[in-house]
Amino acid sequence: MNTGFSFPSDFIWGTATASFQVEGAAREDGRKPSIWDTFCREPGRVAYGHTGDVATDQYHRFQEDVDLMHELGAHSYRFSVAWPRVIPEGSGAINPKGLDYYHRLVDALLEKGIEPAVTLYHWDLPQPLQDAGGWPHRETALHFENYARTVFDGLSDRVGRWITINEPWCVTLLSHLLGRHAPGMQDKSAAYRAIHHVNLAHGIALRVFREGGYSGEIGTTLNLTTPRPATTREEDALAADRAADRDSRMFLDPLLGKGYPERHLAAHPDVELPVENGDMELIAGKIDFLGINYYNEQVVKFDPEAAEQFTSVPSFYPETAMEWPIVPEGLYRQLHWVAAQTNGLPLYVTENGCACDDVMTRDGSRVHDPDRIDYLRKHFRVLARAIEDGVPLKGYYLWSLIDNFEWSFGYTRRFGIIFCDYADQRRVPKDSYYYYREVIAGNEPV
Ligand code: IFM
Repeated sequence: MNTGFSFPSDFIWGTATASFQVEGAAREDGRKPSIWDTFCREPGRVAYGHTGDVATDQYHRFQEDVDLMHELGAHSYRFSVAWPRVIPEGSGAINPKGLDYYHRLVDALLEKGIEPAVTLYHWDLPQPLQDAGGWPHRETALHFENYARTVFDGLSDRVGRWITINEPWCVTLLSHLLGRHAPGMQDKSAAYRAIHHVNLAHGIALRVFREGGYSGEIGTTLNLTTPRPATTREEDALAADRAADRDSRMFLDPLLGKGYPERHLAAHPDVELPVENGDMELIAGKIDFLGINYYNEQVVKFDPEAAEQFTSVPSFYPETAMEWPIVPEGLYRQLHWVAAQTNGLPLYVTENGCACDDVMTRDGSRVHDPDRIDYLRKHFRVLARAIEDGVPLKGYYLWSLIDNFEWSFGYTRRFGIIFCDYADQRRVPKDSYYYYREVIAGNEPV
């Protein structure tokens, strides 16, 4: 069905991946272990003990993936640089061979007219920095400075869009409080120290970028939680608002110069944020855009017993293979929630997509994934509505280009629009790849 809507002619359609999830080549050309290499080897952390050792082998097969992106008509590819490839010990010596890989990838993309959009940090912290204390430790944020400068120096002549940190919520709370991601800690104090240091690392990279006079735009990517109230009752609306304090405002407010949310900190007097003079100014440095990663929406209701008086309730929507409810309207609400606070700041959806239980046809030539197409179509329609409303949305990066290592789920969840046959690394475009190709070609939500 044609909706009669066209996206702006300069709207960016892209796909996204991250280093640890696709590269493989874990011990090649001087790369050293990251916290995820370690975590994968700890019993019970990752499904079936899967590792990132080979992943989708993009390190060796990037040309094939670039060709597939070209055939897709993608305008941009969002990928991340692996810190342990470029500065294997986290600090100290640069590994030119590691950086060379990204030179080759960037050149291959540009050759096909695809803009690189580079994330500096998508979770693969060099293990030596973890051994020295990791994100709860201020030094880690300080080491990010040299790493960021090295990558900017190496690639900024050809990269026009930079993202400092992917999903600080996952880097901090999921990894240091809930223990589900590397380094697998469950320590509240460490988690909040990590929050401040990850925010600080963003601010430091921003300063390096501005002071270095590099060209291009720079921003960051948040996975916000903007819960929907279970009912129209005022107490549920307040509960939903409070539920955004920790998971959204602890990351968004400092970027916007509002500091950390007092209401949340007042409810957690045991928490101390290791803020030093000048930190908040750095964190609030001007960004050129904000990236939003959206997958689902939570529903909450008032709960007088809970510390912050809210509790999550089921949402009763169909779910993806991640058991995440499919709520496109939640993306619409979230874009408006952000736009209302960011005063015309350009926004990108830097990730959106879904995991499905995909299988190849018997002859191995196709993968039919109607559920993913349905998911995407519904999300494209809300993007269109948000733009019509005036939300300054500039682009969309589909997660993911290709099936990959889905963190603690290993290879058991498939997010790609290209199927990866892990037995032989064969790439098979799924039906959703061909659907996305039509959307890009027509620049409309078909
Ligand atoms: O695979 C992840 C990605 O690394 C970060 N955002 C969410 C995706 C799906 O879980």
